Amino acid sequence: MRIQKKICLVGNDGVGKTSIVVRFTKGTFSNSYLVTLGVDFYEHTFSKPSAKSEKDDQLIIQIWDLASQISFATMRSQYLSFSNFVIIVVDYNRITNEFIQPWIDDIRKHAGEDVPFLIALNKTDILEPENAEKIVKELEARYNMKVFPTSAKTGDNIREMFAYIANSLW
Ligand SMILES: Nc1nc2c(ncn2[C@@H]2O[C@H](COP(=O)(O)OP(=O)(O)O)[C@@H](O)[C@H]2O)c(=O)[nH]1
Ligand SMILES: [Mg+2]
Repeated sequence: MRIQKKICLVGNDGVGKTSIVVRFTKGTFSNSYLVTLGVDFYEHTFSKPSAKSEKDDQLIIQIWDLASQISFATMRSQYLSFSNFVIIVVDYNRITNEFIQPWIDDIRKHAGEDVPFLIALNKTDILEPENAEKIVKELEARYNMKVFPTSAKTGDNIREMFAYIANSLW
């Protein structure tokens, strides 16, 4: 069995969307800032033993890294409308509602009411990582959604987050 699913990453400029996907698909990290124009595509394949055949089942996820600029709003809304899961990336060092709620509204409007999403609370390696657990719990309660504290720099929790998403998409 081969299934293909699409995942979109959204979030304000500079929160680490590109870094998260590059860490996950290539295993690398760069301190330099690479501006995403429009959309970048990445792919990753998950495999697990099949119940019915000798061949492993495969889940191919296409990851769309969407630019946050207003000028790409139309393009973003089209990609969102085709997505099966959305990751909202938020910078752990500057958490405010305006970095979260507009993205939830955008997803609801363009991806539809049923498309699942979660928050990647990224850059936990910078300030007070020891408080992350408490902040994650607060955000989960406030927005009623799953929150993964991540670091694209150290790689912390990146694989776990994509594995969680893959599990929900099989
Ligand atoms: N310390 C730290 N820096 C990060 C992390 N993720 C991204 N960055 C840096 O933040 C900046 C913006 O990252 P980028 O992936 O281009 O953000 P995007 O605009 O959301 O795609 C770059 O300088 C990255 O090196 C992280 O987890 N920890
Ligand atoms: Mg980017």
